[in-house]
Amino acid sequence: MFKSEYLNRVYNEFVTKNPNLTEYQNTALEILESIEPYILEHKEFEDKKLVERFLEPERFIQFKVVWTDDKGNYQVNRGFRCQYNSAIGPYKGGLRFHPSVNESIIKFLALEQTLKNSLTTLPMGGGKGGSDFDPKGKSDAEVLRFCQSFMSELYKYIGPNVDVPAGDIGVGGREIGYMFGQYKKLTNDFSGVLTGKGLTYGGSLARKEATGYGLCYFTKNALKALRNTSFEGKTVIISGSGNVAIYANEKATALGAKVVAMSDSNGYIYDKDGIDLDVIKEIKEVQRERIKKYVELKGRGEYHEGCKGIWQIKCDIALPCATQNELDLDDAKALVKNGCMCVCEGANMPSTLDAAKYFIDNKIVFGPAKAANAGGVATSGLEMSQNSERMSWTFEQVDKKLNDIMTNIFESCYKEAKAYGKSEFDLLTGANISGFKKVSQAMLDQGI
Ligand code: NDP
Ligand code: 2IT
Repeated sequence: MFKSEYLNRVYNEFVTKNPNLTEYQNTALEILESIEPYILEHKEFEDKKLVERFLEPERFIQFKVVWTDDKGNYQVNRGFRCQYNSAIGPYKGGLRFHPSVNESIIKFLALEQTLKNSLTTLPMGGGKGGSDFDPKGKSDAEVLRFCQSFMSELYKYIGPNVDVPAGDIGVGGREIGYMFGQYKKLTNDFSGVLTGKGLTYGGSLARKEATGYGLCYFTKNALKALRNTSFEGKTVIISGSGNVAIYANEKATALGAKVVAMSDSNGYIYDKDGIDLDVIKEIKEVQRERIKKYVELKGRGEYHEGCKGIWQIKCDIALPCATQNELDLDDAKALVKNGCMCVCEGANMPSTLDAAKYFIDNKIVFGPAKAANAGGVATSGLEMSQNSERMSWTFEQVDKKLNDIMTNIFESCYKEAKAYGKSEFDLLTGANISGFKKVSQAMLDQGI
C-alpha cells in the first residue's frame, strides 16, 4: 500500500487497534498516503515514532446523557468528546448531534480537525464531539433539556484554555445558547468556552456565515490559480441546506454564480432559474422544515425524492455541503462527464477517497474539506480572540480576516501540492502536508 515500510507497519497496527472504525481508518489512510513523500524525506520520524504518536488521540471521553421528553418519558443518549491533539493550542472543534454519531465518526472528525486547525495558522489544537441525539422533530423544550443534560457532563472536560467546542451538524445557535447557559450555571464563569455564540452574549459577527463564505473564498482562489476563471456566470449545485450550504449559496451568488440545486436528507430541489435563498432560509432557519416545501412556497422548481440524484445535474461547480461519503466514484464520474470543472468540499470528507482521487487525476479543481471548509473554525478562532480582549469587531473586519485566512490556506496548499503532489491540482496532498508540518514540529519540540 505504501512505499515506506514504516507507514505500512504503522497503518496495519492502526487498523488492528481500531477495528470496525471505518470512517476513522479511511481518514488515516488518506492522510498517510498523502504525507508519505514528506515522511520519506524525514527518516528520523521513524526513530521518534512520530506518526504513531500523531495517530493516537490524547483523550476520548464517552458519557451517558439522560433527559426526559415532553411526555415525561426517560430518554438515554450517548455523548462523546475526542480531544485529539493539543500540540499547537487548546482543543477546538464542533459538536455534532445526529443519530449516526459514534466513536468512528467522532475520531475521524477530530483527526481531520487537527490538520484543519493547523492550516488556519491560528493557535488551535484538534477535537470533536457530539451525540447520537436526533434534534429533528423535537420541541425547543426537549432540545433545551437534552443540551442541559449533555453539558452537565461535558463541562468537566472543557474550558476557554482547555477545549472550546462549537457547532456542526444538528448544532446551531439555539443549541450553543442552551449549552452555554448551562456551562455558566455550573461553573459560575462567563467565558468564551463555546464559539458560535449569539451576538448578545459574546458571539462574533460573520461566524454564522463563515464556513460557507470561506468555502467560496477558497474556491475563488483555486479557480483563479488553476483555471484562470471565477464564479462569474457559472452554474453551481450545492448539497445540503444547513448552515454551510446556505451561506455557500449566498456567497457564490454574490460572486456572480447561479445556484440551481440544493438538498436535505430526504431529497433535492432543482430550480433552473436559480434558487431563491430567502425561501430556503425561511424553510430551514425559521420553520425547521423539509426542503420539499420550496416548490410549494416559491411556486416553481422541481423536487426529487432521494439526495443522490443531485450529482447527475449538469453544472460547472459542485459544492458538497451535507455530510461524509455523500459523493462516491460513480457520482464523481457523472459530474465530470457532465462538464463539472470544480468540486470544493464544504462538508467534512463528503467525497469518498476514490472520488477525490478521480477528481485530482482528471485535473478537476478539487478543494479538500480540511482546507476548503476551514473558514468556520478560523472564525471561531477570531471569536476566541474577541472574547479574550473583551471587544467585538465589525462584520467587515471579521470577513476581511476570513478572506485573508482562506487565501493564505489556498496558497500554502498550492505550494505544497506543487512540491509534493501528483500535480498542482493535488491540493489534497498539499493540505495534508501543510497541516502536518506544523503539528509534527510542535509535537517534536514538546516531546509529546
Ligand atoms: P446542518 O445541521 O446545519 O446541516 C446539515 C445538512 O446536511 C442538512 O441539510 C442535512 O439534511 C444534511 N445532512 C446531514 N446528514 C445527512 C445525511 N446523513 N444524509 C444526507 N444529508 C444529510 O450542518 P452544517 O451545515 O453545519 O454541516 C454540514 C457539513 O459541514 C458537515 O459535514 C459538517 O461537519 C461540515 N462543517 C460544518 C462547519 C460549521 O461551522 N457548521 C464547519 C466546517 C465543516 P437534514 O436536515 O435532512 O438532516
Ligand atoms: O468541522 C468544523 O470545522 C466545524 N464544525 C467548526 C468547528 C469550530 O470549532 O468552529
